[in-house]
Amino acid sequence: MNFINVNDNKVTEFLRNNLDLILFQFIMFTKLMLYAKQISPDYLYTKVSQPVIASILILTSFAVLLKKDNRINFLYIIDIIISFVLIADILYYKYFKDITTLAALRNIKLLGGVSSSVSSLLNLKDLLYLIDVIILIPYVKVYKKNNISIKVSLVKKLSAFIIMFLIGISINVKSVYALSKEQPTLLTSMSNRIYLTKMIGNINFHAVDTFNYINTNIKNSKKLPAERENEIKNFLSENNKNTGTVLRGAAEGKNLIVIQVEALQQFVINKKVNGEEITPNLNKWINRSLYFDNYFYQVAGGNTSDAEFMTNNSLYPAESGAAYSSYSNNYYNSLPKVLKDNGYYTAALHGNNEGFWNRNVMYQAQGFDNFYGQHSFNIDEEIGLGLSDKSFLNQSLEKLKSFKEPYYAFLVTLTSHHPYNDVEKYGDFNAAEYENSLLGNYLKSIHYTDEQLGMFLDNLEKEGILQNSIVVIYGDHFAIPREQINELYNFEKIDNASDLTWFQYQKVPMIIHFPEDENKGINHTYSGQMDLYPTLANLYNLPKSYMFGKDILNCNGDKVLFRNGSFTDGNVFYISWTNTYYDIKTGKVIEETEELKKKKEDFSKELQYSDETLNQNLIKSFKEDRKLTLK
Ligand code: GP9
Ligand code: MN
Repeated sequence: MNFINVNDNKVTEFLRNNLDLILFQFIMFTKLMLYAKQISPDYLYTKVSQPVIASILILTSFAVLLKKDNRINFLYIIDIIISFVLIADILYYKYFKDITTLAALRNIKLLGGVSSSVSSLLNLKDLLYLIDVIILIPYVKVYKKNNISIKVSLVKKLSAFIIMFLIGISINVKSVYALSKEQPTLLTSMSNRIYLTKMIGNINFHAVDTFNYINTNIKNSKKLPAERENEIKNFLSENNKNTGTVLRGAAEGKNLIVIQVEALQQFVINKKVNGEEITPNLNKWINRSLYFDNYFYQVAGGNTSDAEFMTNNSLYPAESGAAYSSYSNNYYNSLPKVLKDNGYYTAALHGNNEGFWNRNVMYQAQGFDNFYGQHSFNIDEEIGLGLSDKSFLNQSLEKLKSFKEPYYAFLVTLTSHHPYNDVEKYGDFNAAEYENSLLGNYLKSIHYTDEQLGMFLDNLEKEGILQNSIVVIYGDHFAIPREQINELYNFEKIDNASDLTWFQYQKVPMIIHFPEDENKGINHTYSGQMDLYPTLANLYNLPKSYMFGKDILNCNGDKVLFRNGSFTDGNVFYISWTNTYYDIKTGKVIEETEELKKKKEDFSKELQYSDETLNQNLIKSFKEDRKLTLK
């Protein structure tokens, strides 16, 4: 800032000498707010304008440290960079309905198929972001030429820098803190990039993304010592030894249809409200299937995408953030890839925008032949986050009928998504005394989704598809968040609940339906989402490699290990955040025994192995080593 004492009009002098800064701030604010409107027409500006102003202040604060000519060049170059970033973001948003990240750009090769359609979306209006860059060229030259270079003391420059920088940072800290309270994992998982950008603005979004990207790469860059790699390799080969042949190859050659149901929590199964079943269709199909009634979700910061990741890879979720975001460049030995190697056509189907959870990149990285996302469906009915389960499942059925057999179809539903507030569209389930509560709205939404699942399964049967297919259905994670768990305890008539009580409710139903309703029954093994891939590998007689889970049908013991280090062996539950053990039968706290201590240490090491496998992309190197040894 050039503060100079002039008798005549100080303001004019100040404006004249700081026109570059003022113009830059005005232009940047206009562009960034225009962009905010483009990615969310319905969004109020009050919130995002603060972090937008903060990010511009921070950029400008660096400019005031420079000599005038350099300052003008610096601001002009920043303007050009941000304009191109906004155009790139707009294009990416137009196609993927999402925001570009460094990881997505790094995977741009995986998006090869759509780059032409993305660029075809460019229109003149988008180039408006560059209009000032072009118009200002002559003015910048004239401004620099007529510029009276005034000596500004370093102290004044530094104080201007410190004031602007601190104001900018404090506004940003306030916005980021508020967001971290509202959605604790969003800043690391970046699951909902649009929402994140709406809340902190485009520049801050890319700053957060850059930080996460660098942080992940620093973790990945540290090479593991060879003996540690061997330790992990030996653990995996031991863990993937076949320990039985129950139903080995029973599904060989059959289609595989896996349906991941949004927020299907186990407490609704075989339950009624005022005599009406909450999930009559699932209850019916459970009686026709092999039902796992001690099956836990094991998601962490990646939420839904963690459920997908574990199901298709049997690798634990990332220690922070989402594997779908942080490790989309890794090599995976995933279920779709192995089935494809065995002649299967593989497809993922989900009615939301392709970029959500970085699915457009991660489904390719996991080897799916095709991903049928929002653009592949006729969005003829929307409930909650997007395409209704009814329309999604009806349209998906038509797609399945066209798939070359044998195929693996991985479907992810959407309607029954928290906070379940599209109540009038869920149909007429009477939630009785739970009406107008989160739990009551959830019951309505899951009753709706159950109805659509029932219709879908009945249609599969009518079309003769069930005759030659294995159908797996499971829930992705909790429906009632911990902060509202008392609504669930009230529904279940539970008093003085403990951490054990809470954990026992973190089950999701998992059913495997065989043709002719074969192998039906209830399996009580304590298991989780990490175990589905090894279990299917046994049914389809696929090689088991690099999996951290177990084949539930042929395992020598119950085990569920959670990302936060908590675990159960079917008799005891260990709660990591209180370092407490509970006896499941009595519900009482018990002392740590040597055996339990060893389990805790072994499991903690197992989580480290999984983290190192992801950070070092070890499956790729193990696979290459194996090729070498097989030669
Ligand atoms: C988004 C849907 C929900 O496409 O899968 O994800 P969630 O918010 O449950 O992780
Ligand atoms: Mn979900």
